[in-house]
Amino acid sequence: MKLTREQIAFFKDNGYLILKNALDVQSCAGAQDRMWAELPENCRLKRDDPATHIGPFADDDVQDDALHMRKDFRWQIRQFGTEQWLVDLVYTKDLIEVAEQLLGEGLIEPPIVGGKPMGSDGPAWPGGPVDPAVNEGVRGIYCTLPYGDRPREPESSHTDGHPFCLGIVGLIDDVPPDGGAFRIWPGSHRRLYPTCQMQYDQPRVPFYEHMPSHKGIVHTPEYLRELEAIMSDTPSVDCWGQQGDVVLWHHRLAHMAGHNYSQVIRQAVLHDFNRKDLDLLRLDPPQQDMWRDWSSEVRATDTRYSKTFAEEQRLPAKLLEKTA
Ligand SMILES: O=C(O)CCC(=O)C(=O)O
Ligand SMILES: [Fe+2]
Repeated sequence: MKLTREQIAFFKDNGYLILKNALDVQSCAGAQDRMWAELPENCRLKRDDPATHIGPFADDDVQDDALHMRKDFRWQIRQFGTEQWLVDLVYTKDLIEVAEQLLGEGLIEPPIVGGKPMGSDGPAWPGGPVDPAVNEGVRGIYCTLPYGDRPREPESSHTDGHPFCLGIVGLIDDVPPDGGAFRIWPGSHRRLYPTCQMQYDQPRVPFYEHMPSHKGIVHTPEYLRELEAIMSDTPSVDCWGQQGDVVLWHHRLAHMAGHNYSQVIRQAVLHDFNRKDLDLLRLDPPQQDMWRDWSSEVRATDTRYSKTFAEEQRLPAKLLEKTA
């Protein structure tokens, strides 16, 4: 699969790109089977009874394990991350081609089948998010249960704390609008990239229970100010879609796991495509040219695209004004 000039232009400008039908739907269905088979026999959640799909997880069904987490409205299975079948779902000829087109031919680090999945070292601190320090494969299958009658909540966003180059979120089942799909803030990658101390990392410090303000990660005041500005001046995009659709995203793009106001469980596979030399690249601070580590094709592409194309990508009306 080759991206068009316009797709690359849109990705550069907005930090995301929705690709329809980019995963094999048969394999997506297979991934769902594997996912459901992981639930204990006596779990309240039953695949063939949609009434049980509404969150949160019942107390008895909660599992606080970074490799297979069920808690509140989130169900995240990371233990599959280095199994052949899940690697095969996303590390496909098509998506490798796309990743190579964006990051450079022959430069993509392959996942290690049988390696250590993300979550192998548990949470980053007791009760904290999963420690991303280990990940030799796919991030995992991430689900969000429907919120039921939980009141509507404001959006919040973040960028990820671990170094990676190009993220993908692939839908392994249909996700309706407002159904908990990946939600992104277009253009935020261009505004946040220069505010970080390091090009790819977010500096981590110990988490102290009695001094919680840093929450294990240090952000610059510029980053925090810019993220707040983005949240108030930029409308977000809900990356809902059909089974097999994929969204590509830049590593500094502000995003969140969307709130799920639908009746169905949001089911997605998350993966990072990284350059083999990321460990060298990450030593550098943000560069004058934020596309330095991307392919020469990406670097040479200007950011013109049509209004029709931007609309297909669901770019909010407010951001459409400047397109040709
Ligand atoms: O589940 C999602 O859609 C996003 C999750 C996320 O942002 C993350 O794990 O960093
Ligand atoms: Fe994230």
